[in-house]
Amino acid sequence: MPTPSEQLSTTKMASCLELKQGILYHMRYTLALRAEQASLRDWWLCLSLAVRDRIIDDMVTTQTRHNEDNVRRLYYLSMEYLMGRMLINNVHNVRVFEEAQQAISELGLSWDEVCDVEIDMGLGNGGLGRLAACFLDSLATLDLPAIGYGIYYEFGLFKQEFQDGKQIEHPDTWINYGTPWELIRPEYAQTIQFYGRVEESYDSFGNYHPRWVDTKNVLGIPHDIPVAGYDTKTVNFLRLWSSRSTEDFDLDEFNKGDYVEAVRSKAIGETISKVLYPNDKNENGKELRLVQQYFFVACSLADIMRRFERGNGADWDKLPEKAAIQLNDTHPAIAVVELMRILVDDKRLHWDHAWSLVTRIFAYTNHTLLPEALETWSVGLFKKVLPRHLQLIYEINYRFMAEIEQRWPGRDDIKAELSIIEEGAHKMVRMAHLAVVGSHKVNGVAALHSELLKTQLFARFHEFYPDKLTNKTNGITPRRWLLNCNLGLGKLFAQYGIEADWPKNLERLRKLEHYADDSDFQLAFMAVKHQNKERLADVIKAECGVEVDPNAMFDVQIKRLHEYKRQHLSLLNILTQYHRLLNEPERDVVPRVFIFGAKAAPGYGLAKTIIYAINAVANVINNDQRIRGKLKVVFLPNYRVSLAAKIIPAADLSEQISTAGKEASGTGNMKLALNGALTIGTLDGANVEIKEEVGDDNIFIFGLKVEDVQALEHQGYYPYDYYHGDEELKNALDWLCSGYFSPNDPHAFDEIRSTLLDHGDRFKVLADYRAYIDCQDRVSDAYRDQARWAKMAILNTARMAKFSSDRTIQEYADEIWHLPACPIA
Ligand code: GL9
Repeated sequence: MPTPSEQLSTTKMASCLELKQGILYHMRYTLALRAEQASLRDWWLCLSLAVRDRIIDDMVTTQTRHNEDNVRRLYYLSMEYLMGRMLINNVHNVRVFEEAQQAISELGLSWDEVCDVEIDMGLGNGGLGRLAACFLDSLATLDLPAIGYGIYYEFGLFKQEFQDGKQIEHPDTWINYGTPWELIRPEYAQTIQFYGRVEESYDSFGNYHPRWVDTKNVLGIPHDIPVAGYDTKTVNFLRLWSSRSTEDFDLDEFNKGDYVEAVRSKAIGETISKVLYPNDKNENGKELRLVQQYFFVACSLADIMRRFERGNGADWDKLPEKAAIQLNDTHPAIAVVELMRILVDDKRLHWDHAWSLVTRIFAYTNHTLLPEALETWSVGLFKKVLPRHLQLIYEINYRFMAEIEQRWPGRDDIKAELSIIEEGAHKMVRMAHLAVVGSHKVNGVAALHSELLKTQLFARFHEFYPDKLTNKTNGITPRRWLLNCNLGLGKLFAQYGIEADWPKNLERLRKLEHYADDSDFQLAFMAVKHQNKERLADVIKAECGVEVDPNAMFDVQIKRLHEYKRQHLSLLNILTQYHRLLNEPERDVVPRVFIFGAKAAPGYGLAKTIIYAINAVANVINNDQRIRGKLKVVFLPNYRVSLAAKIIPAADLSEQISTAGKEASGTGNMKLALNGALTIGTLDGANVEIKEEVGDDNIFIFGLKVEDVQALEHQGYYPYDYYHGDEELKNALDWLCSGYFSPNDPHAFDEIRSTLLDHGDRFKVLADYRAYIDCQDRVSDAYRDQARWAKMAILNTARMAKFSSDRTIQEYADEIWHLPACPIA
């Protein structure tokens, strides 16, 4: 028996030794601890620091090169980044995974336990924030010079706990003990203005030069998170801004002798970056949210301008050559106005000159069609927080309206439709209109979604700017979503001769198609799946106290809790299957474990009720001896990136059942399919393209299409017709609200029923119910034939190349950013 270290090559052994020395060095000189005193967290910290040391060398090289060559850069502006755990990803990206594992084992520790210490960096809500994180990984992997900008939230997305089945939120204190993955850069701090007033003033030539005065100022401090590409020397970084009070914040009070009050009021400056708003599709109009948006945008633009001026002086015409800025949704759309303010007010450019630069720099990604998610801000609030920016918006809009008048003379209706300012009792600033007008490209995130942008949400803009709207189908990084999280599958690829560079060339997996019918390969593939299911079963036991059988089908729905995603449709299926089983206990069914993971926005009552209902039904089903474990339901608490990484490799079935036209893309659908889960889904978002890639035989599609949903709305939709017309549906809904599942709280779920029956069932749950149930029967039939299932699963894994975020980013780089790669020697 060779010892594990003998299995490593000599170079890897040297690298392992070096890592171990690094860990012990940091134990002594960073933590001032003896190994005997160290906790698991201390070991995690020291390993992270040892890995970080390697990354930093390449980061210095990369940044020096980018600066010296004065390269064109992409700046990604996003209010959210869901990075998850950094250690596991970095260890893989810098290719020291085996060495690190070995070092940890030689120190007498368990690799999984050490990794599990890390608190996720959860500075985002869901798909939009995770997309930003995948994009950063691909940008670095493709050697593209890029910097991500965002907010250093002290509290990321809340921690979720269930008490008696109900969601309870706790603050996410991820930063309590600091993180080894940040480099604080006080030397690049920025001072940002808010509030105050605009002073009219003219220079000696009579030119208008307004001055923004009497402002409140705060400091932005950069926290840089290195982003190492996979198997390359490029290390970009994510620059997150935390807010600090400026020293002069309350000098008045200080001088009046009220020292304590002066210090206390400094706290206001620090609240800006305190907490991430936990809404997935936004609503509010909260002043602090606008302040957050401007804060990080202003810090980032000042930083971009500083870097530009260092390399190019005041040669402003070069600005669009050196900088491309991508707006991740409308959250940073104020950047368009801020750059105008800088160029016109500070740098004294003529308006038209400034505008021609600005509109060549920005591009905007839309992530949703849901009207409640389209951001608007009241003009009154804008005037209070950003008085100069409101003036600039009026000027931008005035000129835009003049263009509209040229194109459609006298059409005030079209002006009202397109105006950046929504007129009415409460005048509002429409951020999406600002983003469209200020950008040279606007993209949707899946083919269907982008089509709907052209024909619906932005139809009139599309008429006016026929070349502006485009599609960039989302993607996911195969590093985190296969290499890191599914070691077993990676090993199997190697055994079957898949080239080792598959993590950055996902097309390599197509070779697996040759083995789709090979029964040895099928068995091996399903054996990996089974191992992953066993591991997940342990997690489920630990988290939910429920025993599940890894031989059962693992049916997974993991995503934010939202009505349009229709977790309650799945619940109706569960109730239906349970009902069938009770009526016919000997029925030969495919055993299933329904696995949910989802956070509900704290203010979204119905979403919380749906969680409560699933937990209540789960509790009854899991304890019903009559069905002999054929059905289990578990809701894993605190769904997050690191939990997703444990669920996804273990999934058999991927639930992607949104109402057609409502899910812009989805990205969990891609992660699950890549790991060999079959999709049951509607023709929505990227499901459409997944179907195209895997083939109709390897996916389960059901339900209304976008046109059907529209036709139904047009002709009049009557949910009671479906309810009365389908006995199983009626049974399921009635049963849910009978009090059977919540004897102490019999009306707990009434709102679910009333939303569906009495309030119009906006998301057509009842209309899709029968098609869904029948499709689930087809799924069960397919699962009975394990060879057929294995083939389908293999073909899913083999055909996911399109959904690598490397493909997505290369398209952005070629078609929107015109951004050349800069390989680091
Ligand atoms: C979202 C869409 O709803 C998803 O369909 C899409 O895949 C992602 C990324 O493009 O963007 N838009 C959006 O506001 N969220 C999305 O997930 N919400 C959250 O991130 C919570």
